[in-house]
Amino acid sequence: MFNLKILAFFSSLLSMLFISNHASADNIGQAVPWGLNLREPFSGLMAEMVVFHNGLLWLITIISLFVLALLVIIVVKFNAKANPKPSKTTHNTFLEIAWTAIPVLILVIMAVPSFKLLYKTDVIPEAHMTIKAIGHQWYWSYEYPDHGNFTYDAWMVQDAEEIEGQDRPFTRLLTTDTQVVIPVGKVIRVQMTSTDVLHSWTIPSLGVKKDAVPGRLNEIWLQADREGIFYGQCSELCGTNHGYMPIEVRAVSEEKFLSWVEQAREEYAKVGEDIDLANNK
Ligand SMILES: [Cu+2]
Repeated sequence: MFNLKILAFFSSLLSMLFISNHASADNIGQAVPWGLNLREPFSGLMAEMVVFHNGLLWLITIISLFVLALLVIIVVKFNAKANPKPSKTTHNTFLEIAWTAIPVLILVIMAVPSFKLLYKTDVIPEAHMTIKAIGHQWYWSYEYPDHGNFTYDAWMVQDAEEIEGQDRPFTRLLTTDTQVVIPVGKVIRVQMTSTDVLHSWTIPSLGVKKDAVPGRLNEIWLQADREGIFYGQCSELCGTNHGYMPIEVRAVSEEKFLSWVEQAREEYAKVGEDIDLANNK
């Protein structure tokens, strides 16, 4: 009876956690006040991670409750008052094999979906396009090699005035002056590297995180299933302004993406191009 009550309490607590995964009204992937659990997924990959995470949460809750129940039984039933003449039993072969084999079995069962998911994040499906993200102390720069090889920097925006008139919200510490624009629904390969120290390119809503390492090219893939804005932050301690080099990804329709590309090719420099700033050429 007692155990059932504890179980009921924890299961109601858990369901509270699950529904408090706030859906953001305007398709913005960011942390919300009082939000618990992982944030709302905007990609199939992240949705699978959330399911896996929630499944494990149930599993560890059941295991913890089981161990707690055993402890409670021992405390109540075998204390000096209730059990003045303790038994002299020392070994029980069956029990010892069971409490070794069962946890191993549980770990093996957990490993199967875990490795599947890990493999899925690691192996890039046929990619529609590639973006290169380069970490700097303390901003990101991007290259679009498949669309004219233009490049631009993305710096954190200090206050709302800087992006006045633009069709997007100002989010403190997360909004950048230029966005990483991607077409919705397409598989995008993101390659990352760094020019100075370790950085990490992270978008929680899309289930993406990978280190940007100087002298090395890492890659990862993402696929936004809805249009929207997804924020991320550098996730590798990289110096004093580590907390001030956010990432803002915007997923738009293919049409809007191509018109953005047109504009970006006009506006931004080509990779490796020598620009004569003095003559503005
Ligand atoms: Cu960094």
